[in-house]
Amino acid sequence: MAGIDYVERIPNNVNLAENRRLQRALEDWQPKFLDWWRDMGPEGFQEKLVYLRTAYSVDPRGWAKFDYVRMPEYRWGVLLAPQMEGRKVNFGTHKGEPAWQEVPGEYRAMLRRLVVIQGDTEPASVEQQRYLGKTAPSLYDMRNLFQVNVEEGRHLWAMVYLLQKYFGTDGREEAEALLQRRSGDPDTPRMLGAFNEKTPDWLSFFMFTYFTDRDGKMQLEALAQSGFDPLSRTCRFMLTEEAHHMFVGETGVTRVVQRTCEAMKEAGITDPNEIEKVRKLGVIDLPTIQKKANLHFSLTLDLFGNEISTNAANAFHAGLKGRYREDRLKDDHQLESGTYPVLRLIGGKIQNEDSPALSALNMRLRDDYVVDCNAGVGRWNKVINEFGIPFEIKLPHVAFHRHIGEFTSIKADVNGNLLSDAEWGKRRGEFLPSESDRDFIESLMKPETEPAKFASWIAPPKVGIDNKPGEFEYVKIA
Ligand code: BYC
Repeated sequence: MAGIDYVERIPNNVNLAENRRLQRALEDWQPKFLDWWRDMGPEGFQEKLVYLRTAYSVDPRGWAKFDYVRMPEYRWGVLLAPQMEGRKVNFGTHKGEPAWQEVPGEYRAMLRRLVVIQGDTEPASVEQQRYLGKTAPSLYDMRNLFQVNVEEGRHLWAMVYLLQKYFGTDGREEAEALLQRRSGDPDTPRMLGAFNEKTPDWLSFFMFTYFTDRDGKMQLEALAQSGFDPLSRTCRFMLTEEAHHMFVGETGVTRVVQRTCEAMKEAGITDPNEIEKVRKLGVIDLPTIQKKANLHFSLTLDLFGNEISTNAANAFHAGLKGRYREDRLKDDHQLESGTYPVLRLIGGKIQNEDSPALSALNMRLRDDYVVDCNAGVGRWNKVINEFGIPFEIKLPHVAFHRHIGEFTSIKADVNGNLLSDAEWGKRRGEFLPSESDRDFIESLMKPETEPAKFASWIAPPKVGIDNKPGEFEYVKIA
């Protein structure tokens, strides 16, 4: 089961050859995917050899091998974690029944919607990151970008497999539509807000992979709990790949912070708010890094949906989408009577209100997400602290800069103090990157394509990918 068949046109560990109808449907979709990849994948690097990892097994102890690959020749495949003997539905009204191997008819529409939304985010992020290769701060970073991109492509395959195998004609139509929507297109946008935003520069890329890929982790963890076993198995393997994406984000921001602190120290600057002086050193000042974090964190919070959600309640009740690590929680796993504190806007004030636990599941997942985010932010601050610079990166209040849910109608500062529209208009640039911040960052985005060299604004990584030495040529540019 752990082995993957690479002889087939579509690598897989699901015995695709035994299901001719499905195989044909996927083989029909494959060239359309490749057309999409050539049109919307990394621009300018399709023919370059990139040192990429490809999964050869689904055993988390040793699953990937590294080699030079041209991206369009990457072996995108259908890979599911092994089936667990006797697995049960672990939550909701069907708790204790055997996990479903086929789609339960009554939940078909709900399940399809979850799979389509998950699937839509994957190509969206590739589209958002399409031009970044041209300004990569090193070959190491360029390779990481492309690794993330090909794996998001594989995650699209994962969802398309589910649609084609389990949802008949409408599944096939949804699979086509996943290749037709475009991030940021006014007529055919991607489904969720954050996936229509731009990823204009590398600091945004690192923030995106830190904050938004982490939403991916939380949502995949919740779907990995699903009573629909094929979805659970798919998401379990996707999580193995996802870990690297968040590593890219966390270490990326750490390296930016570190380079800024080093440059400040070398120049004898101790005040982090001496922005112009710091910028003259060719590094990104800490307050601007904070603003980027504010932007990407707040955009990502919107991906958790409304604080109070019947969709989320229904999906849990049906056994389709659980809580974060549901199987490790100790309660009745049905939540019919419990409550959960939800931060709401009550009488013009932001305060907690106990809400029915089932309706508050988006909130709960979002709270778990914030805890997870804070761990890495602590590691960024440790670097700043080691340089003795009086600055701390903080996550903004959850009411800050929101476009979905309870706080859409208000303006709040990063501490959750309510602001009038006029105050917000005046102070927006304190909290979020301004045009001049963006221009400054853009001015730093000069490509560095010599092995072992890094742009001025980012420190080298501590170790190479696959333990390669510093001078390793991760992408053969020549
Ligand atoms: N933008 O009842 P509600 C990843 C809609 S990231 C636009 O609160 P629900 C990745 C909502 O669809 C993880 N619309 O919704 C990361 C609903 O519309 P309908 C992706 C939004 O269902 C980086 C209406 O508002 N996976 O993998 O409880 C790189 C009412 O809302 C938004 C998933 O998200 C929004 N932000 O919660 C690559 C998992 N939020 O249906 C990949 C699957 C809400 O009434 N999705 N709406 O027309 C879900 O579980 C849920 O759909 C959501 C929304 C959590 C997204």
